Amino acid sequence: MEAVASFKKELSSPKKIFITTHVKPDADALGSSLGLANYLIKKGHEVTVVTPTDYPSFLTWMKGNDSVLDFSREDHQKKATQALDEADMIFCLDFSSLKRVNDLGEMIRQSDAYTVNIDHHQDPEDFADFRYWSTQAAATCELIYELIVKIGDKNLIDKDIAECLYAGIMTDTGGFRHPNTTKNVHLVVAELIEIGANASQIANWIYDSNSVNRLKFIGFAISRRLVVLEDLHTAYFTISKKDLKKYQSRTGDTEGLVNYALSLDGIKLAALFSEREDGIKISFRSSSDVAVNKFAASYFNGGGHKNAAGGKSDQNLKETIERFESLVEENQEELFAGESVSVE
Ligand SMILES: [Mn+2]
Repeated sequence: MEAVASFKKELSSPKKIFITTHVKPDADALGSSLGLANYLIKKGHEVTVVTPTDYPSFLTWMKGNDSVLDFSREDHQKKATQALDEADMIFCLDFSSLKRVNDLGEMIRQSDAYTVNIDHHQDPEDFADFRYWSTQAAATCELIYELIVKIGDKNLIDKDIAECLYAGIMTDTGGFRHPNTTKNVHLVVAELIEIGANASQIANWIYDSNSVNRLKFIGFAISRRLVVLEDLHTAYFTISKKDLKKYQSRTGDTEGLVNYALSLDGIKLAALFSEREDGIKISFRSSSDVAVNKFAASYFNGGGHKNAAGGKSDQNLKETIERFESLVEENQEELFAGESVSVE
């Protein structure tokens, strides 16, 4: 592959490298960033990882976490900007549009640095000099692993790097349960475990780190904020600002909540509407044949993967829900066409 060869050549002499990922990084975003960063540092490069916002505390075990700069923090901005200005190379990981990194997006667009986009989301924007992209990949971490192997540096993947990459693959496949859990996913994680990734420890760090508040919040959401539209094979949560405040919600606390709605028997489409400072944030999940990313892109200014997507709305919570319900009803034939469910 010629593109990989020229990319490899870019890395053949020490470079100043800037790595960033999408807002509110998840395990794949942070794991791919720190997995790649640790590898590039081993190769002799100077690396700065900058996230556009903060991220959940259950990810802070990853090696290199302590050096990550959060661009939304005033005390980190100057250092992050300087790193971007001085960068020879910029890596954009786990996102396909520069809109996904807030103010950093325009700065990256203006930069003359060699820009690399490694990602598995739909419809990538054309902003990179080198793009390593596949929607067939379950996680960006899977692509990072593949790329390092293609470069011929598999021997540089150590336990710390393997654990960063394992975390992203584990969470982006929903703990190896989503339809993107392919044979290749299992082959890659088998290699990562062989290298030293501790699978049960990582699952423990990520999934078993609830605070009492968070567990009570989930209980509250399920008992009071879940709406099931059985006839439409749809279930959703609505979480207001007040709810979030009452349970002292922290970054990451609503993560995974939407999956409880999808776990219901007969439910093919699930959503979580949560009221934030800048509007209603929406997470969509769907069963294998329902393309929720198209729905998110058409009606809620969003996108993502076929079975896991995001969106937003500038209307209030009530208006957003009403619109959502009528859109599902109007589009039910198309939405559920691939599923063996009855649609009148
Ligand atoms: Mn991802």
